[in-house]
Amino acid sequence: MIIGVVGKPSSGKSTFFNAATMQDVPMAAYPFTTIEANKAVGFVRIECADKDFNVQCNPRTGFCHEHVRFVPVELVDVAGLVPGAHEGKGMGNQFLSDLSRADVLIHVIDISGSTNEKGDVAFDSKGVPARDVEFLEEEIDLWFLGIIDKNWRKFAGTPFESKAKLVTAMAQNLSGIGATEAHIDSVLLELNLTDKKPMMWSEDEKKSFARKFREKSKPVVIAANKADYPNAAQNLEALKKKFPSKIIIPCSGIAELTLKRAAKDGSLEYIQGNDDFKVLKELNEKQKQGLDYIRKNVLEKFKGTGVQEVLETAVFKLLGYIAIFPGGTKGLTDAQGRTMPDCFLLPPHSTALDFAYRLHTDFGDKFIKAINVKTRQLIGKEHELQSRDVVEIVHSA
Ligand SMILES: Nc1nc2c(ncn2[C@@H]2O[C@H](COP(=O)(O)OP(=O)(O)OP(=O)(O)O)[C@@H](O)[C@H]2O)c(=O)[nH]1
Ligand SMILES: [Mg+2]
Repeated sequence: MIIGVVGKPSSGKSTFFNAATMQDVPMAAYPFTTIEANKAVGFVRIECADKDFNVQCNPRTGFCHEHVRFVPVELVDVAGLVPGAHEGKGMGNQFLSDLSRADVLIHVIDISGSTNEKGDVAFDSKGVPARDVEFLEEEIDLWFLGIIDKNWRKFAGTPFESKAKLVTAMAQNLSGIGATEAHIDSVLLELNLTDKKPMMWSEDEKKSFARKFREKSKPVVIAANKADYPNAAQNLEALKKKFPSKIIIPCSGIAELTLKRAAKDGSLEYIQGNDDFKVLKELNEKQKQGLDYIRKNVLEKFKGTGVQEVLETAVFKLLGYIAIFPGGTKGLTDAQGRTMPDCFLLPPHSTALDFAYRLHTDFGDKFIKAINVKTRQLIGKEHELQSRDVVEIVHSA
């Protein structure tokens, strides 16, 4: 699973990315600081299954704090997007293709309204947050429409014997932008296009197809960033009113980054996602003021910096992913002495067999049965797993 971090220039994408992944990619108050995409790993929280066995896990990746497990997820930070990007404006199409593999998008907007649509500082840019929300989705829709149009002739003229064949052909042609048969199927159904030959589709139907397909294949959570600005709360309320159906979460990438860096150097105790921190070292006056500001204007106001909430909304709410722990009825410790070292994030409705394949192709090919380690019950191939299940796969040699 890949999470794409997108938005106009200077909205704070790289700051959000650094805060989530503890990387050090350049961040600056001028547009197009980022050109090449950056990739790194961040973490989402899950109530650890070690608790159910009264043990303490030793994660191979990520960490566990008081039975809250931090599970790795991949993030990609791309260049800023400007209106007309699908036609090559700004950094053009390159970064659009950097996003093609993303399963979900975090749209970072500047809720303070202190930058215009090109990312230049403009403190009078009233109403910009609303425009920011709309233009990005339109840009992606137009990009998709272009790709769909280009691929159109490959399947538009072909007579398909059945709907299933059409769905397969469309998914194959659009796999470059992350299409699956399930996406295509549900889009055709919702738009009532199931029985209409692609050749007969109108331009409007193609556009609607592009939009619905984008909504399905790249769901968006809006990170209303720079929420530390004094006017942020007011802009946030206005935005929520204007877009009642969108998921908009206030956040401050810079606050999260500051807290995490201070925690890393031992000045503070701060657990990502929490709404407060503890000072551990003597701080100078400037540091104290900075941290007080963050506490009052971000943590207290928004119950945290929002970075963790945005990530988890993307993974669990939008994508509906579940966390599965490999385990054994004979023990939870691996050959290296690590207890419950792994936790996998799987798409919703994943079965025991899907999990076996995720562990190893051989486990899938030679699958005999699976065991729910918590209940000791046998589970079959097609059994749908629940989040926090601990599963043993039994396979032939
Ligand atoms: N006040 C405040 N400033 C922020 C926040 N996040 C980022 N910034 C500032 O916004 C400016 C742009 O940040 P970047 O992270 O470089 O933005 P970007 O979206 O990656 O920009 P491009 O790569 O140029 O598209 C920098 O000066 C950051 O310090 C935040 O939460 N609060
Ligand atoms: Mg950047």
